[in-house]
Amino acid sequence: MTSRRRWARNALVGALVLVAGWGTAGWLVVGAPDAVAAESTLRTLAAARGLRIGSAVNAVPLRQEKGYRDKLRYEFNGVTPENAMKWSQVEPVPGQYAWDDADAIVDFAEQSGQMVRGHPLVWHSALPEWLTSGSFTDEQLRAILKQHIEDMTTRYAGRVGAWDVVNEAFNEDGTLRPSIWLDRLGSGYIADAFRWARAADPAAKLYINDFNAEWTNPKSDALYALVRDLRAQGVPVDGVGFQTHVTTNSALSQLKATLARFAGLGIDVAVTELDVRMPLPADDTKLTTQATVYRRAIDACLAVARCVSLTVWGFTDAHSWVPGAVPGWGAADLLDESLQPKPAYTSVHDGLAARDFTGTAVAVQSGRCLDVPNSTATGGVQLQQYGCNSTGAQRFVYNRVGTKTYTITNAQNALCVTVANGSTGNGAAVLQSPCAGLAQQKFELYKVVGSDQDYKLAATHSGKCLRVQDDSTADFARIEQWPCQTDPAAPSKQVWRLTAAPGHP
Ligand code: 9MR
Repeated sequence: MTSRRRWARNALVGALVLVAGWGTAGWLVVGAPDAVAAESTLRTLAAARGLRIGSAVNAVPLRQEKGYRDKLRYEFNGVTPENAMKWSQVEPVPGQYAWDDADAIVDFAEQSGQMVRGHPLVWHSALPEWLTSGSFTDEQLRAILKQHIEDMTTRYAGRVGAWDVVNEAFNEDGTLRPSIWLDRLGSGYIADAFRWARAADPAAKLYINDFNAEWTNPKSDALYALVRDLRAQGVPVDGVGFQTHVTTNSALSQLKATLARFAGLGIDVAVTELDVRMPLPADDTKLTTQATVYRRAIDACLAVARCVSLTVWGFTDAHSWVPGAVPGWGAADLLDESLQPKPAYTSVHDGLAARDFTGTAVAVQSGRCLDVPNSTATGGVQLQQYGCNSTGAQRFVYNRVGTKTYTITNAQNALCVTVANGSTGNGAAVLQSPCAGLAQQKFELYKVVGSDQDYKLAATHSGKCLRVQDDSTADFARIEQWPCQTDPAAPSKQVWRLTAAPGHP
């Protein structure tokens, strides 16, 4: 960093520290620029985008392998017990719970700042023998299920952020799957389960979770209709989990549209059990294909605002359910058996790191858009604000060139937003010129607390903020740089609403 740049940075940081002193909660600017090193793992990248990246956790290696624990802790900010909360494991004998594994995972998650997805409360599988072969009346079975849900959710209330309340309720043709629950209690078991869970732990997000619902098919349609109907009846379904156990032959081409479709119901959506298996043995071609499938999954989740988490079903090929369950297939995870990153890891990492976006910049104090005057301009013309009109003159491409740092290029004429002549002076014009990687063409985004999309834009050569001249609210008012302001009486000054910003801290 040059001394001038360091000074500029310090000046800005100083201003921001002052800002932090206002005490007006809605408009505090987040503090100093973060260290580049903080971006190096999946979890730090995901956190910076408001996303949880999780993994299924197996209690055995969690206890026995330091390398496993370390990767889990550093790479993920969410965990799902792969088996430890399944009924057959937690209650092998009626009324006698074996909490050790589940507790160990929840404790680890808590110490590691990870959210736990509890999995699953009601499932047709992994049921204890005493339950499936017992001779209970329907009423007794209903009471047993209620008790189980209450026991699980009460024990982990406040420690489990989300529950897969009902898992795999559907057949491929969209009919409800036969199970002890459907057969004995009728389809009402689903609504009951959600209501019981909500009553016992009002804070946890409650999900219905399934596989093969990631694209348009009868199962996906049936799941959609069920969630819509349950919510219409006031049943507390907060989210839908898409397991996403796929192969290297899967295009995952409809995942994004599916997530968006379900999010349209006003619920959260999540990728809950992602893995991408391949026919063994692995080779470079298959690993490359696998990487593209993982990338599609992360891109799909990032593209849908209500996709709150992406969880992989195990993170290392050393401990994967696949080879045991699908003979001849495997190598499904992000890390190989020695915990080394595979191409899939790199592609998920790259997907989380990619921050380029395209959209308008609205001056919050005026409600008007950053605009290229006479949009055919070939450069040199000072930018202005103008009523937002959805034209190319107001569309800008933000290309990430460093931590929170972007060039801002007009989508129509491909010229870069530039502080004229690299001036550090107050009131220097902000215009457009050919992109040349200059410091006066790079802007750091400082998020304003209280909104996902509001930022100050500080030119990296000067540390000064883009503003509308004289903080005018009129059309045609020009854009200039000005010392970053901390005026508590006018908190929206110099604040730009970036309509497509990807959610920086
Ligand atoms: O990965 C899990 C495996 O170790 C278990 O033997 C199996 C049966 O309990 O469940 C596997 O996890 C499943 C998950 O609970 C529900 N969706 C499908 C997962 C893979 O089969």
